[in-house]
Amino acid sequence: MSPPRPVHARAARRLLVAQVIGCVAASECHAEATPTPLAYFLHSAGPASAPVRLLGWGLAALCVGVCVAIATLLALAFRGTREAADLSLQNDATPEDKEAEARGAAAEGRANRGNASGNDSGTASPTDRRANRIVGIGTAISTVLLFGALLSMLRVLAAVADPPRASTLTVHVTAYDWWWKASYSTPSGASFATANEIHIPTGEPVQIELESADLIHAFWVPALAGKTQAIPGQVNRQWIEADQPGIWRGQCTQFCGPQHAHMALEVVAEPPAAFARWTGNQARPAAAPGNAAAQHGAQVFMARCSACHTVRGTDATGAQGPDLTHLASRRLIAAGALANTSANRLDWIAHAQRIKPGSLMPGIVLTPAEAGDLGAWLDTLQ
Ligand code: HEC
Ligand SMILES: [Cu+2]
Repeated sequence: MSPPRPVHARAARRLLVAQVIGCVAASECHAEATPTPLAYFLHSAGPASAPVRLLGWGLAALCVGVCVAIATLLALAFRGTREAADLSLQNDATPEDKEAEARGAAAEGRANRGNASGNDSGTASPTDRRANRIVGIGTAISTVLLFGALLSMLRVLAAVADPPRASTLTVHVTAYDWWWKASYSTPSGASFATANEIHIPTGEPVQIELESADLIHAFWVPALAGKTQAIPGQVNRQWIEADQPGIWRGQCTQFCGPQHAHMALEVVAEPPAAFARWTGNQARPAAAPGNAAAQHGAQVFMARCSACHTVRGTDATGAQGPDLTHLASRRLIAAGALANTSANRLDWIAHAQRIKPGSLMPGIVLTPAEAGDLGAWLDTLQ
């Protein structure tokens, strides 16, 4: 239909292959967020996802094996039919032969009575008998394989249902159109919220309590655990755990509107000491503006942004958008749509509707002076 399409498809395929190969060869995927959508088939980063990955490979191998077996049997069957046809053309059976065959078939019919095969076995020829036996053996093999698959699925379900030991940390995650709020109450008593970036300590099972503020979303960080739906008015739980430090990308996997694809998040796993430093910093309120420009920027923020955004330590307590108290400490903004640089922050503020059309943040028109000062203040929200 449209000529450029195969080219796109080929380019996309080449890119995917290159990414997968690069990922496998350089095992440096964990320095950056996992880049390929299929990377979870190659890497699992913790005990809540490893059994799922092994099950995935096992079922894939089983499916490939079944396809190969069926193709082989079909090929043999076609050859057999052709040979039988050739034979019956050459060989006209004598009446005695036919009589013997009928006697054999009748005996077979008696033996088979009560058999669930449903075949008209009263007239079964030796060929039919052979076919029945093959079907029986095939059914038995399939039953054993499917039962094995069922057992391993139940085992994986049981293994990932609960963490091996009780979680010491719970992160309350609320899904919004089209971003994620992560609220922490740490054992040390700190409590704060951040957006689209969930930090966890390595080697610790972390409980995720999932809720939705609007409609049904689904939380999925493939390298760390399976998917769980976020449903309004209901708290769903799952757990994640990372074996080593790293950054893993997650994605909303329940279609939730036009910006569903731009509803990503990252899980940053760090050693317990670094995690404690991070929570210590996040729990602090925003620092007071240090100079005149930042001070003016904070005023612009109170006038234009505070209805929707909270910055702890200021009068801004809006709850419609992400908490921006430590905005500049995050890697990405707008649920993964942009890298978090000073320039991108200003671009987002002016052109939110171009970057994420339909997003619940309007593009905001500022004079160059206002934008510059607001940017200077946002830079201080480390
Ligand atoms: C009508 C409510 C509303 C107003 C007003 C508003 N925002 Fe937002 N803002 C949002 C929402 C909702 C999001 C999340 C959008 C998304 O990711 O889909 C957001 C996202 C952001 C983000 C990205 C945060 C992150 O971590 O992803 C920044 C930065 C931001 N807003 C800054 C501002 C600034 C600065 C102003 C004022 C000039 C402002 N916003 C005004 C609702 C608002
Ligand atoms: Cu969603």
